Amino acid sequence: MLKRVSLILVAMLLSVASSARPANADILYTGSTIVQDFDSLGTSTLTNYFSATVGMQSALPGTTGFDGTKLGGSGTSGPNFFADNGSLPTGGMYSLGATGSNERALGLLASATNIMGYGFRMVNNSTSTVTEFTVSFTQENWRSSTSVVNTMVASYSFDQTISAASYLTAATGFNFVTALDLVGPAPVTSNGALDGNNLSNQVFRTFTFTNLNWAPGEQFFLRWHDTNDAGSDANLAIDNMEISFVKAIPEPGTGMALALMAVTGLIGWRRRHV
Ligand SMILES: [Ca+2]
Ligand SMILES: [Ca+2]
Ligand SMILES: [Ca+2]
Repeated sequence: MLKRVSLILVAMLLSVASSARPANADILYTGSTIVQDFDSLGTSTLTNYFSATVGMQSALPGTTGFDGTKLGGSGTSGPNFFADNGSLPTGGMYSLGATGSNERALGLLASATNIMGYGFRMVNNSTSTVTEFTVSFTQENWRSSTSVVNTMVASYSFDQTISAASYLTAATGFNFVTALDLVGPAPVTSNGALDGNNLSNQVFRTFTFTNLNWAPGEQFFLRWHDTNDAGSDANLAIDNMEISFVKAIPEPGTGMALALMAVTGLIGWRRRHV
């Protein structure tokens, strides 16, 4: 009886320990195109949403699969998840959109205090091997920079040993994919908010991963890292991400082989009987 009680206690403690950090939900590929419009990120700032500890990941609100973390900076309190329209100059991660509007995009602005990164883990939850997929999104510029063009660097991994709990800061196993970098507008003397929903402040980005052998159950990671640049930094965002897939053509199965034999046999019979 005592043994059973202690087992129950251990199970309860384990469940408490595992629920301490927001769960890392994955984007699941089940055979269809995946879309993310970020319109559920919210319109209110979430104070100290992220951990002050570099590399401690938090699931982003209102998204499936997206996580964020602090990459660096001198700040000792947990960074906010800001809701803003590009007016704020503060380093952190942002739900960007017109004030009060539910049409949002996911942005980053780095400072000496907080440098952030975000990304997602995607798992092939289908029964097919994927040979090719395309990641596309709209880059939205919500705030300009003063000294240099700001870039948010994209990197990806098909490494099956990368941990879902620490992929945003993994030092090895990732490759750069410059086509998916967010490259900001030319610097201006006095920077400020931009309307990221205006076409003049948008860039379409797309990249196709080819010659893949992405099998059922395998993982894929894509992440963006911000940098604290000289001068005042830009706030650049992703909106309307889409991932579309090409599946492997299956080997002719037994049914197909039998059908081919039947057709061949029929042609042979016709030849012999015409
Ligand atoms: Ca949106
Ligand atoms: Ca938008
Ligand atoms: Ca920057």
